[in-house]
Amino acid sequence: MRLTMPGVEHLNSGEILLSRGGLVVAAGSTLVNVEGGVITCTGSATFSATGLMPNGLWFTNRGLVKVATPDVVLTITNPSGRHIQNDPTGIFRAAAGALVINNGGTLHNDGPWTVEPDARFLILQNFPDNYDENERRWTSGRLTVHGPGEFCLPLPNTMLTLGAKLHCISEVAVCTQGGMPDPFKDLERIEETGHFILDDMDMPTAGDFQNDNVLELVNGATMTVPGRFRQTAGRTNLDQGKLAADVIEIDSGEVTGDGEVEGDVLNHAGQIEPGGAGVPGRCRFAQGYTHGQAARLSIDIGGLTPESEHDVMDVAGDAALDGSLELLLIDEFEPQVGDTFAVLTFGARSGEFERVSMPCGYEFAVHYNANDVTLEVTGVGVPYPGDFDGDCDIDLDDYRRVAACLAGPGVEDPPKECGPDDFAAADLDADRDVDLSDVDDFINRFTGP
Ligand SMILES: [Ca+2]
Ligand SMILES: [Ca+2]
Ligand SMILES: [Ca+2]
Repeated sequence: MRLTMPGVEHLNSGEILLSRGGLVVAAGSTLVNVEGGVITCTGSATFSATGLMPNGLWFTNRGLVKVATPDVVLTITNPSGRHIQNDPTGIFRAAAGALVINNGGTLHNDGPWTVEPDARFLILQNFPDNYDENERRWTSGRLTVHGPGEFCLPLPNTMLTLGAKLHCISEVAVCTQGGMPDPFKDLERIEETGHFILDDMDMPTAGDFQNDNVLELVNGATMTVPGRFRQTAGRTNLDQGKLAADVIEIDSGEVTGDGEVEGDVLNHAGQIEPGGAGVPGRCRFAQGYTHGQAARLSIDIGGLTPESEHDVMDVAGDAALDGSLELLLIDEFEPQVGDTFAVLTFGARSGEFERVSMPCGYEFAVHYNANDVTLEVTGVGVPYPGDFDGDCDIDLDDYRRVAACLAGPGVEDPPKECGPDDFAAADLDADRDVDLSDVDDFINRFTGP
């Protein structure tokens, strides 16, 4: 079937079904606007623009263009000088078969592309025009690739950085067109809006790698960086995944999940969250680990069993400690005096945590043993100075109780609106009065609600 479109064509609703050998030719100054309908391809077909219309937009998608049948190829040919525009609401979906953009013009993509298992998505010739070759980044839109399909971007010999969401599951086939042996080999940076998920597949990078937002290595995925991995912000989530690099520098952000990090780690000001926040788990550091002055280790404690009930961090090599250790109780666990938790193991150690923050009402001793740090509960029901109402904060509600007890220097009897227990509690510097120096002390402790 050959359908020739001589003018501006809009598909506002309904469906164009392209079966075997279908060919839609957009002649002359034709513009195809998929405004809301569905173009479904059940037999190999081609959308093709002919005629000369320099700089003309010829295909706009705000609806759904999909290929859903194995062995079917839908080709959208885009002559030089023509533009394909996929708006934010436009979806290109390869559920089976192949979706091919044979692109001689430009392709601007702001919407999602999805490639299901065994389907193929190929952009031949030019890269989308919101891939900036000079800045080397893909700026918007979202691409989800479910393997073992094929995703092929004929990248020029430049590095790729990502400002969009790219989800790669399982084995994305090697792309041979355009001379790129591996479509992700040259990914060098995840920008502040980027989100890259590597799921059940391995990815070596060509050189150094930088994460500014979200990197997820999940279900046995491994990213191998032959150089320096640096995280400036955001999160690296290792959910049964592995990050390997010569050096790993965490400037900021979080490293979370149950995974493995191989390489020397310099944690300058990042937060380590084994298992994730509020979830018990174990993370492994296969070599050395330096916990810098501004670094934080966050340990969830929800029971006595390591990994399944409380967080554990294992360092196979040397652990150089400084910075903070934060203890948080989860799952309504109420530890008892004498309970112990080995939360950090190491081959050798230097230094100690500079700051340890304990859950409200509890006191822990931190034991630095030969090969681990073990926490021991030494107090429960421990008062939290300044927290008069016992809600584990020091806020304006507490301040009202201090203010009612303010009687001035040297006055050892409480004013009549202030009970003796409150008076004793408000005497934060323990010199038997409640005066401005106690208020100063209170303000220094203020946490807010
Ligand atoms: Ca945790
Ligand atoms: Ca309070
Ligand atoms: Ca006092």
